[in-house]
Amino acid sequence: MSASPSPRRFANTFRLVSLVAVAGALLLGAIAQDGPPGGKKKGGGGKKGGGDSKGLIKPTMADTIKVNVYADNWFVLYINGRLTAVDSIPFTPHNVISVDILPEYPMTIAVMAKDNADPKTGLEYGDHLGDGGFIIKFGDGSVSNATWKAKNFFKGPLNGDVKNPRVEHTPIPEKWWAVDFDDSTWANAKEFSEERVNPKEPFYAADFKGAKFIWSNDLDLDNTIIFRTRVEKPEWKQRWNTKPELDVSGAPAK
Ligand SMILES: [Ca+2]
Ligand SMILES: [Ca+2]
Repeated sequence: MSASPSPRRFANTFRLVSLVAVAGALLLGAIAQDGPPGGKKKGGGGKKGGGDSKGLIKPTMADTIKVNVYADNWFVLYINGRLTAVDSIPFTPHNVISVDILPEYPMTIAVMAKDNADPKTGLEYGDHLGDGGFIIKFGDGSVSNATWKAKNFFKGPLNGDVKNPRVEHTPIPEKWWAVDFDDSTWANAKEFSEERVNPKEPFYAADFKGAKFIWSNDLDLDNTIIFRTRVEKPEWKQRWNTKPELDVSGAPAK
C-alpha cells in the first residue's frame, strides 16, 4: 500500500473541490439576488412599468373605520345609499353588530330600526308592551344623538291600550336610504338614558363612548323608526384613486 496519493486520486479530489466551489458560488449568487434570509424582497413593480407605476393607489385597512351598532331589537344600516349592515339577530338575544367600513365624505347614514312588535297589535309575547332603543358609534367619532333625524312609521298599541290594541301604520317612503332623500321636515331624534333603554351585556363589551341612545318620541309605542344624518367632513380628501367595478345590484338591498 502506498502512503502518497496517486495522481488519479489527486485529480478526483480536485474535481470534487471544484464542484463544491461552483455549487457554493451559485448558492451565494441566489442569496444575493433574493437578499438575506428574512430580509424584505423588493418587488419590481416600481421599475418595470407594471401595476404600481400606473399610479394606482388602493385603500388599505388603515383607511377603514369600525362601526358598532346596538339595536333593541333590529336594524338595517345604509351608508351613502348602499346597504352596509343588517342586524343578524332580529329579536333576542340583544347583540352588537360590528363592521369595517371604508368611509367617504360627505357620508349619508340612514337606519331603519324596529322594536319587536306584532304588526297588528304593537305588542310582543301576545300582550306585552316592548320598548325600543338604538345606538351607533363610528370610528371617525360620529355617534348617534339628538342631531339625527327620526321618524316613526308604526305606532301601537295606541294610547298604550294593551287590552284593546289598535295600531297606526304610516307607509314607508320610497328610497328612504338614498343620499338625496328629503328628510328636512322630519323631527330630530330624542335621546334616552342608558338606564331607560337598559341594554344587555354585549353593549358593554363594545365601544359606544360618546354615543347616545336615540328613538322617536315614544320608546314604548313607536315601533318602526327611520333615522338619518349626514357627516360632512369638508377637509376630507380621498387618499386612494381606485373604485369598485363590481355590480351588486343582483343582491336586493331590502
Ligand atoms: Ca314597542
Ligand atoms: Ca324591544
